[in-house]
Amino acid sequence: MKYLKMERDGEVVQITIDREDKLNAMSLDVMNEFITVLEELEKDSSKVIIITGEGKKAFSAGADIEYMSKIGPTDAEKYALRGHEVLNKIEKIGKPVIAAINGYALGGGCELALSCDIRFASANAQLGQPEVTLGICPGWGGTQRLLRIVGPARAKDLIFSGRRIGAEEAVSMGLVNKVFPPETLISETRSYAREVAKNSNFAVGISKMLVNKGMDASLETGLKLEIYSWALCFSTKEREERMASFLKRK
Ligand code: DAK
Repeated sequence: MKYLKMERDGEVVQITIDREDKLNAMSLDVMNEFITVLEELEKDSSKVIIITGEGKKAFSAGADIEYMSKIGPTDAEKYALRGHEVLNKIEKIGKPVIAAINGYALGGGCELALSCDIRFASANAQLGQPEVTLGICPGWGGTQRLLRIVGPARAKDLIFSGRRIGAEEAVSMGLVNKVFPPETLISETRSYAREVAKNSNFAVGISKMLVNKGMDASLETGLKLEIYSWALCFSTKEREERMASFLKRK
């Protein structure tokens, strides 16, 4: 790996975009490495994934503008498809993914964070969708995922203005779950991830799927899906053991 670092801390895995000199902008090579890493994490025994950026300045300043300025339509198509593939994989992987937003999360960087399940930010973080300032609309799901997370009025405000918002404003609109001082963002995120990792990964994974599917389904369909998923939990040994251990706790 040239652009991604992977660190394992028990059942928690941290992926760090390692292009600090370019504010962790994501070229096609970065996206290709994401695919390799995510395919490994889909199969291994890790339970929670953290994504962050190297350094104190940026989570990711977005798609690589220098790279985009040089490519033709064939590479642009590859780039577009790869980006969607990465973000869809993050959204669909059967374990929680937490974005630890340690600075700028702009354009594709914000879209990467939007594909994660939970977003923690450092107090100096700046989020935004500045694509319209470059003559393009958000292209890695920004219009769709932002809409679902903060609602249409706030999504339109951010996309039409291209303005950057700080961590506190991001929390107030539900875009970020929690803010931490820059120096404790990673330790707090890891500690939260370890807490989540103590729970049944089957139950957490199936809950992630239910919430995601529920966003696009009718209440009736979502509730039906929940009933069958809940029943499926009764097929696991882990459910049996966890309930038995609760009953024996005294
Ligand atoms: N791409 C490439 N390099 C970048 C970059 C980016 N997005 N952002 C920063 N850099 C590079 C700078 O060029 C500079 O490199 P050197 O000149 O030192 O070699 C280095 O990182 C440090 O940046 P600055 O010198 O600009 O640092 P400042 O502190 O002065 O400013 C900044 C920080 C974040 C305000 C500024 O760098 C900035 O505005 N960056 C651009 C942010 C942005 O507009 N991001 C959105 C990009 S558009 C697609 C789907 C989606 C997308 C693309 C395609 N398809 C479907 C194909 C997504 C589009 C985007 O993300």
